Amino acid sequence: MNTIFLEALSGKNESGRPPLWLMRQAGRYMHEYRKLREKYSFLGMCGQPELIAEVTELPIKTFGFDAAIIFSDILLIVESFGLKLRFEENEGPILEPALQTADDVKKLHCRDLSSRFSMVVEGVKLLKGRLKVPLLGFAGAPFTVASYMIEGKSSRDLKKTKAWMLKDPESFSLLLDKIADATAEYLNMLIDAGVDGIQLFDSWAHVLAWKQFEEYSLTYLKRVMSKLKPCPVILFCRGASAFYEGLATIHPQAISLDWQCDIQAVRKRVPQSIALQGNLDPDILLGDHRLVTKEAKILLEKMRGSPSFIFNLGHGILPTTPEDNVRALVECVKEFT
Ligand code: 1CP
Repeated sequence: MNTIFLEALSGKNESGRPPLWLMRQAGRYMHEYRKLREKYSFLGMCGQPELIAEVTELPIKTFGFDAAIIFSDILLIVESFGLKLRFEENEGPILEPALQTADDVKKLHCRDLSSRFSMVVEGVKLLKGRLKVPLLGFAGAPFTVASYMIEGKSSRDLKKTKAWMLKDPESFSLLLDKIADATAEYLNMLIDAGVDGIQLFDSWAHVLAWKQFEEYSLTYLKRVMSKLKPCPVILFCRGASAFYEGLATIHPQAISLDWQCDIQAVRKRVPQSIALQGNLDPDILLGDHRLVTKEAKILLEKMRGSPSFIFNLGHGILPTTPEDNVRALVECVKEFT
């Protein structure tokens, strides 16, 4: 069993190199994944334990990452609230009906979490018998999931979400409460099934102002965490470069940083008991091998000797990333001494 990732999470990695995994590591940049997608729809794949396990393992077998993340999506949970979810080829997710009024929020009830997510639980159980690396479960943070429920699709600016938040904070907070409670219940199912850690994705938190972040992101990350059974939690937040001190106050096991900050400077300001994950610019992996290796080495040198550093990108790997660049990155990190 390769436990270097868990050691770094608990601040005890003495192996001389950091563990490495990449957000969105099982996905469209992989040839093998695209081949599977010719046969199955994305949601179809998310519904079958054997496929969930197979896709989760793909990047581990192909590249040798030090941690796996269960193949699923942060948006599946909206179906438990009665919204219909589909993915359109060039548009991304469509959620219907999008929430429009305070009354829509009042009427929302989360139903049948355990039957709806039994396939993910089965996938985790299959993987626990097969993987030689730790397995992460994940969910969207309440603010990010709420934004998709209100926008009804991917949005670059979240104008509807912010307008609602500013005009009717009461119903907006009620929505966040409901999502937080469902999220904690779902994650506890994964913890019971045996995941080794949980990552919460607040992918849209960077649209929030300082005070809004505390009120509408942090409060609900905390609410989810307070309801979880014992398990290490990694908080990923786009905007963490600005918000990391706030994130540290709710004591996650690790904070995952975007690429807008100097991780070395952040390390000095976050308590040593909290691991740091990140923060290579995902665009670097679109360059050539020389660039990938050069930039990876800069980050490795910055964090040399840190027992609590996890090498990752500042956000998910881009679908256009060449697989050879991922190979070069893994080799560079694994050979670092
Ligand atoms: O067409 C396809 O094959 C589907 C592409 C795809 C995949 C592979 C989507 C659609 N989701 C996923 C899986 C997924 N999503 C994983 C597991 C795979 C892995 O990491 O190995 C994870 C962790 C996610 C998380 C996720 N989904 C986030 C948070 C992370 C981030 O990138 O910020 C978000 C925002 C989503 C929503 C989502 N899922 C898929 C799309 C196209 C979108 C919308 C993204 C957007 O609004 O820009």
